[in-house]
Amino acid sequence: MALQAASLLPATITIHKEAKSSASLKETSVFGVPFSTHLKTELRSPLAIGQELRKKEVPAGIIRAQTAATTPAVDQAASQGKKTLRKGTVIITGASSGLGLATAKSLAETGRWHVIMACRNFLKAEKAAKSVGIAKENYAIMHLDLASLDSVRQFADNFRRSGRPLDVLVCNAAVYLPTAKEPTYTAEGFELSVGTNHLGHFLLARLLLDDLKQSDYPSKRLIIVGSITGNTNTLAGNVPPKANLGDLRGLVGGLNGLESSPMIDGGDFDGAKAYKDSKVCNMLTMQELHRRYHEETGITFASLYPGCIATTGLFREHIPLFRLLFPPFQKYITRGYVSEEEAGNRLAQVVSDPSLTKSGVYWSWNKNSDSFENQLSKEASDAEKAQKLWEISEKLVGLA
Ligand code: LMG
Ligand code: NDP
Ligand code: PMR
Repeated sequence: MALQAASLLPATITIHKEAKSSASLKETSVFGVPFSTHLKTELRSPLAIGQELRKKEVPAGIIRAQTAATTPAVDQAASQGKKTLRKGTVIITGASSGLGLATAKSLAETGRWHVIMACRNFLKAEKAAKSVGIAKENYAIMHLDLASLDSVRQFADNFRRSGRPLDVLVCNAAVYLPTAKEPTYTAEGFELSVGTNHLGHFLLARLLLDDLKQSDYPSKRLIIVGSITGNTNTLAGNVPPKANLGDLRGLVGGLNGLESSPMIDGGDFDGAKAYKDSKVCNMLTMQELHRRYHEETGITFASLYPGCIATTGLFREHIPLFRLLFPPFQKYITRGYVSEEEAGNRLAQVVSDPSLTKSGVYWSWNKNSDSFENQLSKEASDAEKAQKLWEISEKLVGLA
């Protein structure tokens, strides 16, 4: 379904709107959108936005020392004496469908990004890239199975060997197993949703942090896709089963379902809860990365809720009736629906918009598609829990 929808996307050049970032941290959101930001909008012509973007693309004095394998971030076009930004390199995990594919398309068609599609199924990824018309010179596919830590390590090695600089990493891939009665496991024996969505990405982010650090790109970023359903300060986050990491006792036990529970909080297996828990882990990890590394490295760490993309492959394991009713429910009742194309443009903004450089932020968008800094739930912004999660995760993936 995702592929069919994506193949209908028009092959037009996307001009990224410069998004406003209006902080409203004190406000409670119900649909993930604080009320006051609903109505705020600012209309500007695409031309004016384009000019602004061009002006901001090459901030003076940010060019850092170049590492051996990389091209300098800014080339001097000798004839005109003008500076142009080199093509950025972005890794997107799970770019073979849904949000990841739409983001790859959105970035690739600007001609300013080389997209590394980090996917577990090479053929599917190749077909997907072709079906949405991503030009050959703007992408490469590299194998990555987040449900295997060996594969994650292999991917990091392979990427390094490619000699490309790393400017932005997008941790996007996920699995959602709402109808599973029994848990399934990753290669290392972690429950599959948390193992893939959190632990696989945790190791990947840690391994590639040094590469990002070495990039001389003006704005290097590490983005982890979050969600409203992991945030219990919203209506969507209150639909049972609710996310709750508890005291992390199941995670301490390794989520293996043998001597410990497959669930982070130590409870009985529930696939929908495991997914929501994994999203809380994603949002906590982004903040912990920010606290530990932003100042030292200048990397922007960010998370986001792209909107409810009710047509993607994420719901492939849900019952057919759900897949039939969910899109109209989100479109006409909650009004939280967003197309894959629009969601892709949103994530592409978080990757490349010169105005979204603030670190430690969980971005959301209002009805007019203006971005704003959203408020995370109490648990998803608990610094103590984030630190504990970090330390346990480090042990599980073999970094400590
Ligand atoms: C669980 O069920 C399953 O048990 C689990 O296995 C897993 O699948 C999980 O999340 C996935 O779901 C959830 C179940 C419980 O929800 C449903 O079954 C409903 C499914 C609905 C989806 C499609 C709906 C289709 C509706 C038909 C509409 C047709 C559309 C046609 C459109 C045409 C228009 C022209 O759900 C419930 O129990 C329901 C109760 C949920 C209530 C949640 C509300 C809690 C409110 C809490 C307070 C809010 C606090 C906000 C905080 C702000 C503080 C100020
Ligand atoms: P899709 O199922 O369409 O995309 C998920 C991607 O993850 C696919 O490319 C899939 O690969 C890949 N993937 C799954 N497991 C692995 C693995 N072990 N190794 C490598 N890649 C893997 O779902 P979405 O596009 O909807 O989801 C993308 C992100 O958006 C997720 O993080 C999700 O939590 C988030 N999100 C989605 C929302 C929505 O409404 N859809 C709302 C909020 C957040 P393959 O194609 O091979 O299956
Ligand atoms: Mg939810 C009120 C707004 C709203 C929004 C924005 C979402 C997003 N959902 C909302 C409301 C409701 N949902 C309500 C009132 C119900 C009960 C009828 C409801 C139900 C529901 C189900 C059963 N919603 C779901 C499911 C799923 O299986 C999805 C899920 O939880 O996946 C983990 C889901 C979602 N609702 C969303 C979003 C974005 C999802 C997709 C999951 C995600 O990636 O977070």
